Amino acid sequence: MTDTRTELGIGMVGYAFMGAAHSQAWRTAPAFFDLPLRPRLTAVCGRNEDAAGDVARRFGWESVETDWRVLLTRDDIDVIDICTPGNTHAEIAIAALEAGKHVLCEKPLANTVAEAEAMAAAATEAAKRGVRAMVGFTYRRTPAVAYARQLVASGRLGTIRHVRGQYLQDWLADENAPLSWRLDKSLAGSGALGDIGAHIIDMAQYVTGSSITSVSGLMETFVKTRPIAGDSATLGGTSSADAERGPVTVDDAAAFTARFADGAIGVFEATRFATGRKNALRLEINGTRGSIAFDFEDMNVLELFDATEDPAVAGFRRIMVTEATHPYIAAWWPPGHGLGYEHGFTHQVVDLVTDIAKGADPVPSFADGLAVQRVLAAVEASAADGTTHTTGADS
Ligand code: SOE
Repeated sequence: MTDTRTELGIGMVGYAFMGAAHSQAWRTAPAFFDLPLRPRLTAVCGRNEDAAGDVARRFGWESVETDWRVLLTRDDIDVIDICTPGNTHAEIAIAALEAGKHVLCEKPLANTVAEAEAMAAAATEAAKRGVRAMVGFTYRRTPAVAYARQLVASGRLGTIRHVRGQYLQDWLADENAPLSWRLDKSLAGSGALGDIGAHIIDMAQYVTGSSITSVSGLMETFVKTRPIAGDSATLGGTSSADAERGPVTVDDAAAFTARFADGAIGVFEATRFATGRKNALRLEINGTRGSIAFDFEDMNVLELFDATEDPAVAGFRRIMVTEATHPYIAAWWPPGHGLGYEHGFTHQVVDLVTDIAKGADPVPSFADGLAVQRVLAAVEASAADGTTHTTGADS
């Protein structure tokens, strides 16, 4: 049968780790979800034509460009999907929005608050012309996380008192793990703080529905130089201890306390040195009526404690968030047949395409990305001068 849906041409900039995650999402989303528009993998763009061409062949991108500006001139491209390091986000996103292209931009939104402000302003202007922008905090779209938000919003946890966020990885624990763009401040903006701390900030604000108003932080770079071994999409690895070394210009780890607008207090930690923890993105929230706990290393499970139950039998219970009634699950597998890392990216595509078709502004918006950027900047400023910094969010 002929597919009569209008096509949505996608032009993706960048093709490495995130490029692969996004490519599979554009391919998979229309196969499992009934999308209102039909995404077409029109062009992938990268400065290395061979590498971009290889990704095009593997994922089925129809053409390859080596200059992202060309994507903006093509009439067969409707969406610019930005999967490049943070230092390029503002220029590409603003130009794309001005050219009338919808934009999906990887997180963190930018490397500085000034860039993020310009991007949010461009998105506001673009929205007036029906052009949409979304920032890629994909973990929001893990079914257990989306369900946690529903539970909090329904009042199931009562008044929120504590928010505990951790993002623990260990791919830099080896002091001979090589330098990569993620360790270069001019490209990445910051280290563990912006790369993975940004996720827990977004997730905490999303699940609680409350903004972080002030922070007090510290940051550390444990290993100051690393082997120069050529960049790669892979995290970690090891190099010879004799290799020439270059400076690490970002934080290896960051920790901060926070106040939320609704009166809750938070404790956050982001590190690439938590040996044994591979992708432990954790969130625990304690309220007057109960608690929830999530760990991405067990991503199909949400723990729930109901403080209104008889204490004799009350206890944390493991909810398998794999029922058709849970967010996103109905499109996938039977109960208990869990999802993985890549599904958040697929859900992101589903939500973006749905909003574009409806003419609605998607979330997380560039304004949401800016709010996260302000928290990141406040943590950095606090770590530098040892005082508490406000984020500008309403208290
Ligand atoms: C590296 O720490 C990284 O790939 C992040 O950049 C991603 O946002 C996260 O999903 C996994 O870890």
